[in-house]
Amino acid sequence: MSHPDLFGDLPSDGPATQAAAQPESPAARAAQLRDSLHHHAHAYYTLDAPEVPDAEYDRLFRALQALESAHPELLTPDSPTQRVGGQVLDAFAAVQHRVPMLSIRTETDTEASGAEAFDTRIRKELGLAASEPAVQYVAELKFDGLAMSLRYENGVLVQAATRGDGETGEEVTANIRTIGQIPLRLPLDAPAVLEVRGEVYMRRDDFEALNARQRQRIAAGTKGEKTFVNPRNAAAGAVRQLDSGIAAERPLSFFAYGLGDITQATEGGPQWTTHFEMLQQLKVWGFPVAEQTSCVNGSAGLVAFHQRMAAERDALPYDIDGVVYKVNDLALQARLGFVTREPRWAVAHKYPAQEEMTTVQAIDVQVGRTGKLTPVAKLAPVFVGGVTVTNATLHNELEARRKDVRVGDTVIVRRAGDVIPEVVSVVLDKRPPEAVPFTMMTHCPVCGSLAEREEGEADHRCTGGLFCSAQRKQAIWHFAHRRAMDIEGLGDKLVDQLVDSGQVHTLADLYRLQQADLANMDRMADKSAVNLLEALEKSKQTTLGRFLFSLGIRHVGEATAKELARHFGQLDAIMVASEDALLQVADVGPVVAHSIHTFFAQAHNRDVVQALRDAGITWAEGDALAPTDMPLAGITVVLTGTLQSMGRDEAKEKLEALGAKVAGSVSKKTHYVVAGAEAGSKLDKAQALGVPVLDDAGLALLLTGEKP
Ligand code: 5U1
Repeated sequence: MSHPDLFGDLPSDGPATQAAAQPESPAARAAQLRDSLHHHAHAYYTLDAPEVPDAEYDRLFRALQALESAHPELLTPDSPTQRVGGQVLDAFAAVQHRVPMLSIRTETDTEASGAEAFDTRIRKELGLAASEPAVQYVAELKFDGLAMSLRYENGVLVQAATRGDGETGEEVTANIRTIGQIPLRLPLDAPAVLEVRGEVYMRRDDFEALNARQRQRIAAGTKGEKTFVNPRNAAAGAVRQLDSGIAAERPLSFFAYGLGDITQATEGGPQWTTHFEMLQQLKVWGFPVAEQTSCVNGSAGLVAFHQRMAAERDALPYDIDGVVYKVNDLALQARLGFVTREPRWAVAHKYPAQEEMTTVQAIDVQVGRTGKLTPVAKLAPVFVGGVTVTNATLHNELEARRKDVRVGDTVIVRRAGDVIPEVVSVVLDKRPPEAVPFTMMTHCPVCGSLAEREEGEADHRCTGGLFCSAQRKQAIWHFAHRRAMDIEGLGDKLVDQLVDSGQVHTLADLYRLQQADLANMDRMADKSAVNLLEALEKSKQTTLGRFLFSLGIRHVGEATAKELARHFGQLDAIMVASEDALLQVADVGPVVAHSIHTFFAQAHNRDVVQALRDAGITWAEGDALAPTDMPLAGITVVLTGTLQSMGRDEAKEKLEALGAKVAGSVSKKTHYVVAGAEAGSKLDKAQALGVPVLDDAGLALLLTGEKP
């Protein structure tokens, strides 16, 4: 819906989208444009529901700018043109808060019991007996930004101030005006004086985009530019910019959560008796209030909110470091009062921090199963995201150099959810002068073989293959894995010992182990040795899919291994298959086909297979149809659009079960395209290439094994 008086005043070259009377006087036209722009800024920034295209907003904006420059007397402090910044200060003026900006007590117990403790305290302070009803609370998010007080006089934003020491803050009005979500003026029913308190923060996507821009500037040699450590620091830097033009380039956001100074509500004006009602009123006046803000009852309500937000935390577009609980009833808040600078009626219940600082003690290079060399930062132990972190992968040389992590550096480490810990950035101010850039070694740190990086790949690899004990150890762990040969009791410590002591060189050596060999290993009781030998014996009876997976062929995961087994039925057929033949297997593309073919082309790999067979490993061969026996063997089908008779996944499964290959794109090699409703470019391509197109009936016929 358009703002009623929106389109009355467009620059003469702008399209007149809607006819409306154009006010006569420049003052009235300026007022009309300001109204429209305020309305659209609120719809765009706060409601996230723009009503006009950006170009339309820009046109209105430029019209107002032109009018104000022709009539400077029309410029008002609440004009949207004041959002672009431009003022450059020598220093920020001090602001005496009329109502102190309080801090909030922090509940350090990050478990649910922290919420229960708050409720217990509140009930005790209020003298409530156990039999009395639950206290109602407002549960909010604790944003990871910086506190701000916005002062409105007669509905116009006149001052924005940081918290400072709670009594005196800094005046940052010009910078805060650049935040599109903050109303520059309020509706007429707002009190004559209103101070809104809340948090200025930076969204994660805005932070990433800002840092990407900063990196470009640094690369282009722009002096004085730097990247930011995290959204909070970027937000704080923007708010404390003396040049508001620079602040305007740093995208900030705002959430309101409280009030400071306020004049008495006017008669007939809005009234509230609870914190929640007050927040709803702030929303009506145009302030963003987080949608998660909830009214909850008693400790159970607080605990549920804490848990729900913990689960949703990583999906939020901004960082939070906890949640906040407040007694909802304002009369009860007044009864509870304050202790020093903290209200008794509120508490911040933190989550474990997701980012911490630590130092890099070393950068080790680890060798993976396929020889991949991974630089890993060895960190001074740090508790982050609920666990103690001592390692963080740097992935590869390019990534390590992009982040420019060096031994001795102080770094920010992040661990969010179950994601593996990562080094977010280096704190350059703390870099020791002797720290040198990381370079990848030219030789494998374990076996000394040449380390190479293939063209187009980011990773260096050790070329030692199974000669490299690191690769051998991991090949053995992988072989023994539950979903591979399932050898219970063959853990990584034991594999290390078996390889290091020279007992096991090849996979087949595992099957030659005797109880006496195992007896020499650390922490290997007789019973464990017997169990392991039994597990080895049991593993000899396996399936072709498991055996193929256990070989650790690059790019061959469990699903591909099963598919190969199902498709070929026999190991010998796979070992001699051409890349073309391998490409007929579902989900096998050129890279995987090449990898399998290369693996079996190497004599030492064929020897490993033979040795394992000689050691007694067997599986039921021929239990899958040989490809040529399958009714749709050699047929490639592409599915597109919405089928009536079945879902695409089901069609794929059925076609593959009959030996067809279901491909993702149409080429001259495609035999049929099955096209359902709203088929797009694949259908066009099939028609262009003359590939037969089938509908649901054609598919049904194909699934009988007949080729239409
Ligand atoms: N959501 C929210 N954050 N936060 C921070 N509410 C809130 N309230 C605060 C602070 C410091 O203080 C009041 C309880 C005074």
